[in-house]
Amino acid sequence: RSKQGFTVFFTGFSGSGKSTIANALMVKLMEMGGRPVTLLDGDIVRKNLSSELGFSKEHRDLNIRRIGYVASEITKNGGIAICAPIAPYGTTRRAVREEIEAMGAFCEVHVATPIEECEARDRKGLYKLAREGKIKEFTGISDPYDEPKNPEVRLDTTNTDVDHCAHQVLLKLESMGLI
Ligand code: GGZ
Repeated sequence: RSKQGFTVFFTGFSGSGKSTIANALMVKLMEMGGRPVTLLDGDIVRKNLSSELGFSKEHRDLNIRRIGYVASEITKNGGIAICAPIAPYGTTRRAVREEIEAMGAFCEVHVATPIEECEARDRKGLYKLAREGKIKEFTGISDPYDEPKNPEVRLDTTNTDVDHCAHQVLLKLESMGLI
């Protein structure tokens, strides 16, 4: 019997390393073969699925519910979905978890790189703009982020490289019996 579908759901600040780890994980899972792997990255979803949405709580929640719906369909059909939005609200993350667990398995990965580290890196210059008030409602600066309480995996990219982080997720998926 072929294995059930599942979703790996990354959450964390802008610049925490979600996309980079998600991409590395996708490559590893694809190399293993077997099931199709779909990456629903934050900026790709924003461009193609949620282009009309902003960053109010209502719009963020709608964005996350759309990602959750697509991931639940992929999971239902036996595939692997990797999601990598900020997903700042705990209630919304829990709703998505429930929706997906009805179809298969769910693995939440908290990329817990501290906001100080994300801001110090400021790879896209967004934190500077947020500090200057040129971007409003910026997560961690002027907008909330609910820390996940019981994620399946917690990572911090401050002192750990991408490949090692992606490997930690693979080990978890293995221990969950998913790969
Ligand atoms: C947070 C923002 C904001 C605000 C633009 N707050 O590093 P990035 O640039 O590429 O990732 C961030 C992305 C966040 O979109 P998500 O869809 O992941 O957010 S959510 O899950 O809350 O719906 C950042 C950019 O968009 N960005 N304005 N105000 N991030």
